[in-house]
Amino acid sequence: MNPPSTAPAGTVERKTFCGICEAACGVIVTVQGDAVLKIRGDVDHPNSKGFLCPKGAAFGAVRDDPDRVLTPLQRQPDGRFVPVSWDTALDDIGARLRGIIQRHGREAIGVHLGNPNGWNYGAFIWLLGMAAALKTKHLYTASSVDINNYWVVGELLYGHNLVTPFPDIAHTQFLIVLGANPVVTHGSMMTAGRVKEQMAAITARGGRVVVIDPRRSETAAQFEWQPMRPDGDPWLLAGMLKTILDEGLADQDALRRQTRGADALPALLKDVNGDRVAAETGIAWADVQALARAFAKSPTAALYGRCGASLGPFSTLTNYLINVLNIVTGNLDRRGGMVFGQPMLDTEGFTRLFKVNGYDRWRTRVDGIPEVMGTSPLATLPREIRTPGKGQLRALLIASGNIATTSCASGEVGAALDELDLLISLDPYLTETSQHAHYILPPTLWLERDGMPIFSQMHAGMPYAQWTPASVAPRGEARDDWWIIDEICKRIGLVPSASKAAQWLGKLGIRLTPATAVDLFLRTGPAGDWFGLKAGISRKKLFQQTSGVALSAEPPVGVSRQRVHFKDGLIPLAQPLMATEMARLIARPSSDDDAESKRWPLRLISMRELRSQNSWLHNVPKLTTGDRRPHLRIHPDDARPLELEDGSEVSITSRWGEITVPALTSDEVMRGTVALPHSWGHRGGWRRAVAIGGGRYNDLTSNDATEIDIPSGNAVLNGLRVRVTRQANAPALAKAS
Ligand SMILES: Nc1nc2c(c(=O)[nH]1)N[C@H]1C(S)=C(S)[C@@H](COP(=O)(O)OP(=O)(O)OC[C@H]3O[C@@H](n4cnc5c(=O)[nH]c(N)nc54)[C@H](O)[C@@H]3O)O[C@H]1N2
Ligand SMILES: Nc1nc2c(c(=O)[nH]1)N[C@H]1C(S)=C(S)[C@@H](COP(=O)(O)OP(=O)(O)OC[C@H]3O[C@@H](n4cnc5c(=O)[nH]c(N)nc54)[C@H](O)[C@@H]3O)O[C@H]1N2
Ligand code: SF4
Ligand SMILES: [Mo]
Repeated sequence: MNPPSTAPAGTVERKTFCGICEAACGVIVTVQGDAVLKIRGDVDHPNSKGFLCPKGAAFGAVRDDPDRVLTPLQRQPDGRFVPVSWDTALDDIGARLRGIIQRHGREAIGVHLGNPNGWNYGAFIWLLGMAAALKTKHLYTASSVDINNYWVVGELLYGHNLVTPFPDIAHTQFLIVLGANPVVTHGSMMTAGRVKEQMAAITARGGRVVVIDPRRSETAAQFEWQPMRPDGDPWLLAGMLKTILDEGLADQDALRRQTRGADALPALLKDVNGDRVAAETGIAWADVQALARAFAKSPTAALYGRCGASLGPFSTLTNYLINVLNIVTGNLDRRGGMVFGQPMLDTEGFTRLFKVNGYDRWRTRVDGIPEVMGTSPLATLPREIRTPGKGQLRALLIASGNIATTSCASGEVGAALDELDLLISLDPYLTETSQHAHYILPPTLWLERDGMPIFSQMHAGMPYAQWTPASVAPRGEARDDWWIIDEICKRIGLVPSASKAAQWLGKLGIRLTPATAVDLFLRTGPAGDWFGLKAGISRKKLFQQTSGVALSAEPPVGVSRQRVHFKDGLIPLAQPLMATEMARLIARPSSDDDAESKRWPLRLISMRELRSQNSWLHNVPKLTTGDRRPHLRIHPDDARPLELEDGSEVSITSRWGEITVPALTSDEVMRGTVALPHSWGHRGGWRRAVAIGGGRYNDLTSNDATEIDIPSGNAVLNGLRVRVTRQANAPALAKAS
C-alpha cells in the first residue's frame, strides 16, 4: 500500500508509469490544474513496487523546460527556425513528400525510430505501419546501435526475433552479468523492478553474482568483479562452453528435450584453446574453467549480457554463445534460469501476423547488409543518402532519435542529413539532429499521453499489464507522435499499417487509432477478455486499475516447446552462420600482437550515468549539477606517462576522429582500458545541454561495413582502439552548474 497521500488541497493524483527507460516504473503524479507538482514511486505497481530513480522524479522539468519545442518549427534558408501552424507544416510536408514520391517512388522515403519509442506504443506501431505501407527498405531503428544481435539470435535459435529469454533474478542462485550495469541502468532486455535489491537478495540467500566488465562499474563494485579486457566476451564464453562440454558437465536431458544439433558444438570450438582465451580476456585459463564449472554445477544459474556484450565486433556470436551456455547447462526455461516473457499483448503473434519478424530476407542497397526485422542498420544511413541510384534515400522522418550523437560515426550522420531533400524530426528539443531538419514537430511527452509499456512487457520478471490515461494535458501545441505520423500519412494517401484490413478500411475513409487497434489485439489475445467471453483484460479495464495488474506471480517455465516457433519446438543449436563467425574470430590477429595495437594502445568503452538517459535529460537543472562534462576514466598507470592529473584536458584519437575531454584517473578501469560517458557534446537549442559541452563519443566510432558486427549490422561502439594525449594548454575546470 502507498503511504497516505499528502497532496495539497486542489490537487489530484494520477497513476501511470515512467516512460524513460525499460524499468517502466509505476508512478503517482500529483497534478494541479495543468501543472505537475510531484512525481513519486507507486508502491502498488506489480513490478517496480514503489521504486523511482532521479530521472523519473525530475521529469516534470522536462515537461516545463523553457527550451522545449511547443509549436511546429520551420527552418529558414539562414538556418533559423520559425514557428508555423500545424496546417502549414503538415501541408507543406505532404506536398514535398508527394513530389519526392512522384520523382523517385515511395522507397525514397525513410523512417527512423529512436529509443524513446519503446514507451510510446502509438508512435511505435504507426511508424512501423508507415514504413510497411511505403514498402521502403529505409526503416532504421536504435536497435542497430544496441540490440540487433539479440533479434538475429532470437530468429536463429527460437524462430522469432522477439524471443529473447531473460534472467529470472528473483529465483536464481547464480547470476553472471556480462557487460551490463543494472545498478545504474535499471536493466535492459530484462524488466526487473528494484533490480539492485533483487540482485542483493541473490547473495543474501547464499547465491553468487559475478560481474564481468573491464570497468569496476557501480554493479561490479557491489558484487564479485571479474575484470576482463574489452571484446574478450566471445573468447570467455567459448572457453566456458568448451570446458563444460569437455568435462561432461552439459545437461544431456535438457539438450534432448529442448534442442537439436548439439553434436555440432564441439566442432565449433575445436580451435579454441586456453592460452588464446587467457590472452584475449586477460583472465587466467584456470579461472575461466572454474567459472564454467561453478556455473554448470549451480542448482540454478543465469548468464545475462547487455551493452558491454552487444556493442562489440562479434556481438551476434557473443549473444549466440550466451544463449547456448544457458541452454547447455539446463538453465533455459527453468525457474531461476533464463525464462521466456509473458507479455500482456501477444507481441510475437502481432509481428508474425504482419510479417515484420525475419532475418536476411533482403540486403541493404549500398552495403549488402542483411535486414533484421525489416530494418536497415544506422551504420549504412549516410551512404544510403549519398549513393545515387534507384532506392536512394531522399526524405527521412525521425521520431525520437538523436542520431547525430547516438549513432556510430555521428559527425558523418549529421553532415549527411543536410543532403536530404526533406528531413522531419519529431522531438521535444532542437537537438544536434533536429537542427538539420526542415521541420521540427513537437510531440507530447509520456505524462501527456495514454501509455502502455509496449517494449518492457516482453521481459518483465513479474508479468503484468498496464495501460493508463494521460496524467496531464499537453503543453503548447504538442501532439501525440502517432497523430503527427497519421496526419503526414493522410497527406500522401497512406494508411500507416501493414494490415490489409486497415488499408481496406482506409479506402472507405475509416482510420483506426493505435489505441483501438491495440485494444482489439489485446482483447482477442491470450490475456484478453474476448469482449466479455473471458475474465481477461481490456484497455477500459486497465484504465480503472492504473497501478497495473499482475498477470501471474512469476514468468512461466516448462514452456520452451510452445515458445520456440519452429515446427518441432526444438532449438537448432547448429548454426552455420555462427560457425563462420567463430572461424572469423579465430582468424583475427590476437589483440596483443597486431601492429595496430602499438598505434592505438588503449581501448575505449562507453559509460552510462544515473542522471542521464542516452543523449537527453541533459537540459534538466536538477540532473546536471556539478561538472557534467563527460570525463575520461583512465587507470593511474596509463595516466602517469602522459603526466595527467584529474581535470587535464586530453585528446582521444581513433582511426576515425578526435575529441577533447577532461580526464579523471581511477583504478575503476583496468589498465589499458579507458571509459567515457556517451552521447554528450550537444548542439542546437537546448541551452543548458549545449553549455555543458564536452566531447562526443561517437565522433570516434566508425560506420564502415567492415567495422560493424557482420551478421546483424550492429554498430561497434565499445572496445574502440584509441590513443590519448595531453592537450598542451589545458583550460581550467569549468563548472556546468
Ligand atoms: N541511467 C541510465 N539508464 C539507462 C540508460 C542511460 O543512458 N542512463 N540507457 C538505457 C539504454 S538505451 C540501454 S540499452 C541500457 C543499457 O544497459 P546496460 O547494458 O546495463 O548499460 P551500460 O552502462 O552500457 O553497461 C555496459 C557495461 O559493459 C561494460 N563493457 C564495455 N565494454 C565491454 C566489453 O567489451 N565486455 C564486457 N563484458 N563489458 C564491457 C561497461 O563498462 C558497462 O559497465 O540502459 C538503459 N538505462
Ligand atoms: N558510444 C555509444 N553510443 C551509443 C550507446 C553506447 O552505449 N555508446 N548506446 C546506444 C543505445 S543502447 C541506444 S538505445 C541509442 C539511443 O539513442 P537515441 O535512439 O537517439 O535515443 P535517446 O538519446 O534516448 O533520445 C533521442 C531523442 O528522443 C527525444 N524524445 C524523448 N521523448 C520523446 C517523445 O516522447 N517523443 C519524441 N518524438 N521524442 C522524444 C529526446 O529529446 C532525444 O532528442 O544510443 C546508442 N548510442
Ligand atoms: S528512468 Fe527508468 S528507473 Fe528511473 S524512474 Fe523512470 S523507468 Fe524507473
Ligand atoms: Mo539502448
